Amino acid sequence: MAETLGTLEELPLDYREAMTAAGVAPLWPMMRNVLPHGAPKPVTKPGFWSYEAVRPLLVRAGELTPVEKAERRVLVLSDPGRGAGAMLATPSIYIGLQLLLPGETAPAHRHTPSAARIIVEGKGGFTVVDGEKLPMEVGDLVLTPGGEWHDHGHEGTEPVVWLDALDLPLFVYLEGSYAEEAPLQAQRNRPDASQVEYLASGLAPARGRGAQVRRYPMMRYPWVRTEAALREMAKWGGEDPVEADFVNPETGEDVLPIMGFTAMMLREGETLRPPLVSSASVFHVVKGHGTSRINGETIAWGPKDTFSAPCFAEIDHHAGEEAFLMRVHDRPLQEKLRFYEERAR
Ligand code: 1HN
Repeated sequence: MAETLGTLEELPLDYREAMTAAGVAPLWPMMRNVLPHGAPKPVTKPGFWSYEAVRPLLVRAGELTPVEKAERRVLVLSDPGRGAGAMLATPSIYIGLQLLLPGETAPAHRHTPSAARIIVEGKGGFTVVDGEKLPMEVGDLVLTPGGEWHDHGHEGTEPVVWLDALDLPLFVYLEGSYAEEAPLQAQRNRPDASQVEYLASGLAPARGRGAQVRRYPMMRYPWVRTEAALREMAKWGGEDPVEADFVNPETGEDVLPIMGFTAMMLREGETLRPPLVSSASVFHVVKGHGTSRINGETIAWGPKDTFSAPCFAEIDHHAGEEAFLMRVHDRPLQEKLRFYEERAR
């Protein structure tokens, strides 16, 4: 294996010009950029988005831009490694904070990327997916999978804010991103599937053979159940990290094809040193205060804050008080592509 590879500058000028004219370029000067040794060299940097800092900007967006002029009133969380205006937080994950004011609606559309919401603030917001009305309560995970019609509404009296996570960057890169629009959907007159078919973990409706199961049978994961499950695991789980993956209740698979969602509980005073993993992560704080050291950078976080870590980052979480985080990652994608990896520290 060569220690150093030839550079572009070593090549005669006339040769370089002839290559450019022929529409070709030498691989060797670029080889280490596209194929570094031993581990990826992420462009992505750890990010931190304080809710206290972003919230007033969102409220101002509500005053400056009517929802009709925005379609979706969102401030995008840009990866610091790519700079202001970057439409992604990690290579495969787009994150935004969306504001909906009382009485407002966001029109129905469907698109190739999948989205999920984590509710940050406010009561009375809802999303309708394929005619199913999904209430949005703080901490809930609400899915709007690719190809499914979705619109948002707000029946409450205070602003509603939620965090959007989409696998958009990949679709943009693949030139596969587009949307279709439609009027607001008629809503089925019944609660969402989490309150009817999937009220209890381990129970699914009995069906005749050949009956159709929806591809995304449950699209709302209520926070009250997530927190209760984590607390019970913490009580009985000894020293193990308290984490739960969100899964499709019919198949046990990840809830979406590309993005994965993991709920975490940190006990008061607990320090977590997870293994290095090949997927980047975005963390959203549902409750509690703590600090995380990410590649040597210390982030102090509190409720409703969001932060991110690149692939293979060295991460230490410390909770000064009991805390609950939601982690968004792309392990489902990396497993499908068969390169997901964990390395012990
Ligand atoms: C989208 O459809 C929503 O439906 C939010 O609320 C953010 C960002 C990019 C592309 C589509 C939504 C989005 C989005």
